[in-house]
Amino acid sequence: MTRLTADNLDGFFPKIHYLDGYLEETTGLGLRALACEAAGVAEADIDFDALSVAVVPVTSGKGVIRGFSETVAETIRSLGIDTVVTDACDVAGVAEAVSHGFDIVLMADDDRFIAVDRKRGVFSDNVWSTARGYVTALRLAAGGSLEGMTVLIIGAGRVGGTASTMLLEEGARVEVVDIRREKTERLARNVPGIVPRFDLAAAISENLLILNASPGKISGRNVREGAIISSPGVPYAFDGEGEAKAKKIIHDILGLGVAVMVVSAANPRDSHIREEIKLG
Ligand code: 2YJ
Repeated sequence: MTRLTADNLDGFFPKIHYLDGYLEETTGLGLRALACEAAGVAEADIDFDALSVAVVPVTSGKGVIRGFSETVAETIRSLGIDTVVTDACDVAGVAEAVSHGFDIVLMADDDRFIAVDRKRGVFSDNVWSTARGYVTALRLAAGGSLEGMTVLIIGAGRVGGTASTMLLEEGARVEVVDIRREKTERLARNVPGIVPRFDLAAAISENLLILNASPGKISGRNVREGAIISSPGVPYAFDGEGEAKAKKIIHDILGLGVAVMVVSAANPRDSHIREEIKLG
């Protein structure tokens, strides 16, 4: 999974404060409504005013990413939820969050990024939430249903793999391509029903509905006129030609995944742990 950098966050496109309008334009729902739709909860069932969230900076592995915790916190504040970044990092930060009674605690190392609901002991992770958010955005951008439609997933990693099971559940025909052939083959072994593709350019140029979960660039030459592309992949993948040819490109670096994490952790009607599919 791609590790975010301070530069990615500096160039946060679109800026978090524009994200709401941008999602509304492309999917018909703003960030909070879209996150609720993705988490399967009615907005009215969550008391956003009463919730409190703490984001704990984590120094392990490659360390704290400048701007990461604050960007996460700002995203959650934009949902109307009181949110702080703890003063302390790591275990002391978790102790600070729990002792002050915050409802939900977020923390990320280089491998996992989770939102824990303190009282119920459930959590949602960023891979599941990102896949869920971008599958939902694609469905809405495509008119409300993916039943019987072909969707190409670019990237057979953790988000792409998890999205493939969600898209099959939505009744889509799912094609998957990855520049590493063995990753496509592994996903096809793990998720019966997906159609493996091995020629990236051909797969892109033949599909109108795309979920891009890869860190690679996508040449505008290959993008089909009128394509609808839901793109959690970091960094931003498209050139001017691709942007001009696509009907919609839905992309942000962090916001939608974080919003779905928090809303699904806070969903009073769901006490499941929400995490990525495990690949054998
Ligand atoms: O607390 C910090 O500043 C750092 N420990 C954050 C680490 C961020 N982790 C990543 O970038 C992981 N790859 C997971 C991020 C998922 C975003 N889609």
